[in-house]
Amino acid sequence: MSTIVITGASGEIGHSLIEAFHAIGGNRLIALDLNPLPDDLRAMVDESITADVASPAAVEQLEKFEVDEVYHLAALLSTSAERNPELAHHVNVNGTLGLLSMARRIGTKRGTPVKFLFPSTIAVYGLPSVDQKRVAGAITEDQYLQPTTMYGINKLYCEQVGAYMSDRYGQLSESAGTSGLDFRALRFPGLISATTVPSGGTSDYAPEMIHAAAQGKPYACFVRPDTQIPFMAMPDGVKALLALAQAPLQSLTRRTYNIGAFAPSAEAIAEYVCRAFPNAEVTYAPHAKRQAIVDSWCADVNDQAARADWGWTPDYDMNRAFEEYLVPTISSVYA
Ligand code: AKB
Repeated sequence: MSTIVITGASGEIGHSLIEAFHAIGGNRLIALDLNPLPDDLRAMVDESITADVASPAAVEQLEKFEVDEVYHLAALLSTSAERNPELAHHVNVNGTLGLLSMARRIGTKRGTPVKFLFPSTIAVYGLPSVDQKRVAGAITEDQYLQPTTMYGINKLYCEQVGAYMSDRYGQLSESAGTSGLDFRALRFPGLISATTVPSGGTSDYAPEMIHAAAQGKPYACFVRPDTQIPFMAMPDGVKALLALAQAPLQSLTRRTYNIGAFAPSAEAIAEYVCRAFPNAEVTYAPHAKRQAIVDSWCADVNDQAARADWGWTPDYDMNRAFEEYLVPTISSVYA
């Protein structure tokens, strides 16, 4: 039995990850969130802590457990972070540093590293122009790392701090090289869940469009029809987190991986939505600042490293995501 900490537990990924762990069974789940968990999630975890992830009190409560794995999902996403950059830095950076240090202390004391799974993002990329984005196509992990948002900057920095604390922590000290931490990060594309609606992100136009159509509501999309970024169905996001956690450390050639599934334009998403929900009404009302954020993100990702190192392959392309996951599940949610 492993003791698993999930922060940001009632967020979109948290919801699906807790359901997945509950279905697998046999682990002790410790959930942490700023707000009390909804009853359905509360029933699936062993402990539920309500605390600010960046507070010493949160770390103190978590450190009482013999933690084996941390899934640190709590974060302010790109749109929320631009509305309150200092708060974003506090939650996204200080919150992560506190948990990394805690995990390292627990792992060092025990003599086996704590695995730390970190959802990073395509927001770490900063393409200089829409033309350059079109030419660049699917980019690798090491290209265009000039994020334009507080969220992207926070995530890129935390990827590097996580790798540092795993591989080179206190490199001039006696204990250098005896790290108790095994940090692994995934750069998620926009995630689309059939059961929850995101808030505070800038890739939110895709899930918002689908959920609005399923409820018979009109939707004004806040980006241009030609806007392209990568997306993924939520079950694949959870599958990727679990697969990266399971991968033998010696097979990993890097600590941060791109993962891709499909990369449609907003117009292509609208076409799928209108086919699935013939009464859907989608119009376009681009928001200049949110548009600029999405324009700076890559059109697609090259995920060859994840495929080669730990066998990443998505179950859902866009057709299958709509036909077998999104449309049937969302329709039943709003039935
Ligand atoms: C956001 O829009 O901020 C997130 C992301 C792409 O990381 N969904």
